[in-house]
Amino acid sequence: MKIKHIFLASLLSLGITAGLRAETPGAMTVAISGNDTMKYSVTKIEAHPGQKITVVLTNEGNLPKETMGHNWVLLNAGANPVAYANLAASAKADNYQPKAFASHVIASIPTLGPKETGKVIFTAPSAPGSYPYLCSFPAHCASGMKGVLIVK
Ligand SMILES: [Cu+2]
Repeated sequence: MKIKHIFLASLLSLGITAGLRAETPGAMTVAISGNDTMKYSVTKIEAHPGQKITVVLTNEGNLPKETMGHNWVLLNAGANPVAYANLAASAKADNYQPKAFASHVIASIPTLGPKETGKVIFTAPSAPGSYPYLCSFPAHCASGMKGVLIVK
């Protein structure tokens, strides 16, 4: 009997959640980790236009920040992540976030050392599309440390 009640309560709360989502998309938290293999644990995020998104990045690696730091940079839909990464490689003084490309950055998390966590809260773009993100630490994007935010 008790189990049945819990089941019904779950169904009810699911219904309520779905109802709310139809009017205003709920906030979403995405936890991403990176490690010494230069890969993100999440390479695709799907969101609604205007949805509030919190990205939490954790560097789970062991190597020093100077040689294996990780960050998270979300770019405009039209921006080229490879071009960004190339410029970033010589922008160490700017935390690998080249100023010349600043207008293409929607949101970012600074470079993290081992076992550090950083987060950013932002609003998904209102225009549907594919927004690339990358780790701009030298050579990491080319090694596959990148992903895409799909707004639809
Ligand atoms: Cu990285």
